[in-house]
Amino acid sequence: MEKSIEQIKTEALSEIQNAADIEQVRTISVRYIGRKGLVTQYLRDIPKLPAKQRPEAGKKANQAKNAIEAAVEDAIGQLSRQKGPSDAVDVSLPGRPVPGGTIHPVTRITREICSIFERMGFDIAEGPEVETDYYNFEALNIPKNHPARDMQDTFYVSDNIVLRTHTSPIQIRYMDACKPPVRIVAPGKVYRCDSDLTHTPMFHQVEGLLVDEKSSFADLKGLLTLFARQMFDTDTALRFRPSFFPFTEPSAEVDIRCVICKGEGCKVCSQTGWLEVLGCGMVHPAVFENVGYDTEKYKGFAFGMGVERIAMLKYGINDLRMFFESDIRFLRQF
Ligand code: 2NL
Repeated sequence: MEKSIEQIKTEALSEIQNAADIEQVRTISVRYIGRKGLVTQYLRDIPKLPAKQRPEAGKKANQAKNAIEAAVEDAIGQLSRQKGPSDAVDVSLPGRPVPGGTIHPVTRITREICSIFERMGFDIAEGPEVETDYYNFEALNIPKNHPARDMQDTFYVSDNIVLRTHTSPIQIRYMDACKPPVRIVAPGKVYRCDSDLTHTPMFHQVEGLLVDEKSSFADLKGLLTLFARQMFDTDTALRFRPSFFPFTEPSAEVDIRCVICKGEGCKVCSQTGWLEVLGCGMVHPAVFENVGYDTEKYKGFAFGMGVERIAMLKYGINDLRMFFESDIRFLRQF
């Protein structure tokens, strides 16, 4: 009987060694150390042996069982690491679907606005979101007691440092660094200490600036008309209403025919038939003086728009909060 357990062990180990795949190893394992396996049977029959032989036989049988167990584990480990033909990747299997992301509508609209102006010869300029009082206000002819500087609207980092409230400081920095002619658009995040249904403390803006020896309000109207028609896919007229900004004179707000009711009057346009899309004007001479441009020689115009607002009008989104909730069902629609 002792000889036979030795033999069983040797055979088992050799079979395991020669197994071609994990399936075979498992079958061999069952045959030897499974519930009705040879070694298991042997162990079960030990009580039938003469008492004197039992300890030695038990010891040998247990050793055999342990050795086979270890060999099985070893072989499975090795076989699962090597790639035999039976384990090769089946390249004809369909891939697992990867849940795809989408471009956020704010990013999409920002790119679309920029690319319309790029096609008309404008460059893109960017700048810091944390600005000095000078670049955000002073250089833009926003005097010390102007309401736009109010603690309520501006996030102050310290006495002289603010989170930019518009992207205009990008353009001041650009003019500081470059001589005219200038043709740039400045996209980016801006911050205002304001939060309710129609205001978020951070939103996105694109501003534009053109400076040249001859540039007129008529050029501004023509440029913005071309822009609005491309952006909103319409050929209707724009409306320029007189307005006020400290950094432009004259200033105007620009409306397009309501894209929802086409001018009939509806809830979106508050029955006016018009939608306000941007603000603009001729650059104030005080701004040019601050950047050292010759106000006798150069004229310029500038404009600014809120990206979320443009996106809401273009896509008919009626709730500003949608942009900031990252709801995948909302984002997948663009
Ligand atoms: C609006 C109106 C505007 C400007 C922005 C500007 C920049 C410089 C000089 C002069 Cl450096 N003006 N920017 C001009 C007019 C309007 O934005 O409603 N934005 C959301």
